Amino acid sequence: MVQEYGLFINGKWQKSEGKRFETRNPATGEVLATFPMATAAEVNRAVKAAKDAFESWRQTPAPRRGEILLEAAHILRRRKEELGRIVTSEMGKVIAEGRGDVQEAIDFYTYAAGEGRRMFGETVPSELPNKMCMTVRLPVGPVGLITPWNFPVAIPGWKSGAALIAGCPIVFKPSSLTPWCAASFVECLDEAGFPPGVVNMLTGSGSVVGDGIVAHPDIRAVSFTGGVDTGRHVYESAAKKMIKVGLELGGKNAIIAMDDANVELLMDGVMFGAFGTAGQRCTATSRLIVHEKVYDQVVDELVGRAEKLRIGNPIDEKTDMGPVASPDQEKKVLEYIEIGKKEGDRLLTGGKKLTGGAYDKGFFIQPTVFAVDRKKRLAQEEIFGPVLSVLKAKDYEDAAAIANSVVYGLSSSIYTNDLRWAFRAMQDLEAGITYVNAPTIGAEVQLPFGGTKETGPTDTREAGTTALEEFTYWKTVYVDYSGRLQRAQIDTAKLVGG
Ligand code: UN1
Repeated sequence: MVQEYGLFINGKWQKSEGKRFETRNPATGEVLATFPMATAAEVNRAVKAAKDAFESWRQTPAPRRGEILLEAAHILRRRKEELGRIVTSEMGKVIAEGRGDVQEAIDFYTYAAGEGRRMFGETVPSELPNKMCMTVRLPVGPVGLITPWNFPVAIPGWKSGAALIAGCPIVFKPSSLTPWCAASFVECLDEAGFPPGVVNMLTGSGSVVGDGIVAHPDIRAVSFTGGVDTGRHVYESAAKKMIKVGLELGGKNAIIAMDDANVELLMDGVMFGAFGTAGQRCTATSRLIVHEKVYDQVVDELVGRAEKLRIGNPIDEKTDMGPVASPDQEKKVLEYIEIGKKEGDRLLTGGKKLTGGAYDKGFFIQPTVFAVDRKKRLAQEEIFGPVLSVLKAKDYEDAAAIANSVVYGLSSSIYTNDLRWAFRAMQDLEAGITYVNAPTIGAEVQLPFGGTKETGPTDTREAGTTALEEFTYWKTVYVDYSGRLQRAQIDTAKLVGG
């Protein structure tokens, strides 16, 4: 019996008027659950519930909001193994990473709960006597969260954790590839005791649900993670309404390998960065830029290591890499492999869909490595699959120029033992994140996450100390307790003899 889910509106799971769709395991083809395609009327109902809940949620003291977040973190921890397995079954990442996905939400909820007792503003001296000046953060109102399939619990965790601690009720639309992960996450929030209307979840299409949320006049900010084209569309609709928008739109992340790099360490990092999550992370290592002095050695080792990876059902603890998440993903990745071949890139290993036996039921692609010229499409475009482009650089300057020659700017990395190159990379690489002697993936929740250039045109950062920016505005407060009119700039000038 496949479970049939409803929509979560105003604190209750509700039946929908909409048609239903199925979600499937990308490794086995098995149908996992069915979900409704929410209608425009249901979008309005969810936004209304969020709007009605705003007044009392914003007035709930932030430390009290934090207690509910902490309770949610405990529930997620209790259900971690179950949710990790759901992530792996529905999305296809290996089980260790499925558990990690859930852990990232637990970590952020724990962090955000503490933020309820911080949420620091500033107190600043006034230029006039007997006057106090300070800043406070205030929630913008009900917000829309639109999340991708590749981190189906972690990313909803970052976005909802920040919005909820800030005092914003949420209307959350998960990717249609991973609604089961989203629904299981929302069950944990429900059990934690958020008041009705504070958490709402709608499944369905981008055009009805996604657009409906973004365009709704009562939605005051939107946080979106996904592709650049959809991101541009969300950005435009949000601009029409003049609301805040947080965007995280992918990457073409590079590791630079200098001639003094520890090659063993580098190989471990490249395998994890390029083929972890089958390359389906915004932070995935999609380019390896190698100093010419070590290029041949690095390429040799790389091919050997890629060919040893065990590809199979991601629920098996021994599997190194699972399938890609959907038929569309498979089609796109295989198309890029063809583009590489047509453009004359040298295929070093992989390049094929895996077939035969259990492989026939899923979307398995070999770990693939191409030697690529810097101007080629495989050196420039996001692929979002297990395909790594290797490029040769003359020296550090050349490597940094190649690294920066793309439209994206999310993550970056350098392997070197020379302080000069490490510090140069920290300042030169155009990316929201730079790793030294570690791959481009693996961000921790207590630090800001996001990018520049087309990755993050609004330069918002999720997680970390910056997480609240997406969902709050600053208010500056002046309290004059002098008992008379004091004029800034004018009376001040007299005081200082100007
Ligand atoms: C993403 O791919 O959008 O740093 C998020 C990482 C993970 C998060 C990735 N912690 O790879």
